[in-house]
Amino acid sequence: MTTVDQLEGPQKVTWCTGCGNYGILAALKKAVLQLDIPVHNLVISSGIGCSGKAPHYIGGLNSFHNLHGRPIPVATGIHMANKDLNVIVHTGDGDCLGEGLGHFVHAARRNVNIAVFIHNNGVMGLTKGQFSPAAPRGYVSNTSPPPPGAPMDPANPVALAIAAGATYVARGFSGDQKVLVKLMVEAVKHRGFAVVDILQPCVTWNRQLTWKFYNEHTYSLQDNRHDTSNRLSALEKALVNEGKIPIGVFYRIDAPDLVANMFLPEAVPLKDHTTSLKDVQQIIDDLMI
Ligand SMILES: Cc1ncc(C[n+]2csc(CCOP(=O)(O)OP(=O)(O)O)c2C)c(N)n1
Ligand code: SF4
Ligand SMILES: [Mg+2]
Repeated sequence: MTTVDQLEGPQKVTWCTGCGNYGILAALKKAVLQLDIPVHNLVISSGIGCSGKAPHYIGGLNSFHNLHGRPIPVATGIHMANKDLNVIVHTGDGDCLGEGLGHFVHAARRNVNIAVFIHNNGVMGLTKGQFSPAAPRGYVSNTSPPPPGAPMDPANPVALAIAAGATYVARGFSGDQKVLVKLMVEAVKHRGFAVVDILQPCVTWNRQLTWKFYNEHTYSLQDNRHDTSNRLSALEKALVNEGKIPIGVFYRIDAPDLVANMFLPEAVPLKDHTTSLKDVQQIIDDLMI
């Protein structure tokens, strides 16, 4: 059984005091303790940003802190090579919805069996608060000076995920641990592409999306009898802006995941394949004109 001590991270945390990332890390640790999965079978893949540092601050499991915008393809590769592993992506809103958006949409369409946790603070935190694809209209920064501030509406990861084909789509808030832990556990257990958009105040740069704002403007979908199997209704909940932000599960269905529809040599997982350099050379030679 996994213990709290095992999850103690190897590095000193460098996030700003009061940052919403602390709530995400705390929820992740609680979720890992609740999941009945040996920690060595859990892998985190993260991109670049304050969010991308999450795996440095949790111990026991495997992790790969990779390139900006690329944690989803890396996670897909890990999953395809060894299906015994449960792969979790920690990505920022800039990482996932900017540079990595194509990967996000196609992994959802393919229903890759991984869980994606988006640290959504509406800014590029690490690089000093530039407006991100999820920044609210009017957000003021060095790259979006007033007037008008950020001159367009933010990308909506929940609506994008539902439209693209994800089979588990939820939104959490780093200030609501009880719900966030539940969503993380469900996302990891779900077979297929699972997304949790996590509202996460960046206290240093984003003065619009604050703790106070989220505490006053969020409500529970599940307390409002939402039918999670209805895709259109899920999309409507994701798109309609009534001045309040829904938290909870928008959409959840069972559908064949990517590997269910592919021919893979079950007897010998990719991780156990041996590669003969001679054979590789032969393939290259055959391709040469
Ligand atoms: C290929 C590449 N492009 C751009 C950058 C610069 N860069 C580093 S982090 C970052 C933005 C991170 O924003 P976000 O994903 O929202 O993470 P946060 O810091 O807010 O958690 C950018 C643009 C980079 N490191 N690599
Ligand atoms: S810059 Fe923002 S997101 Fe990054 S650690 Fe500080 S408060 Fe958190
Ligand atoms: Mg961000």
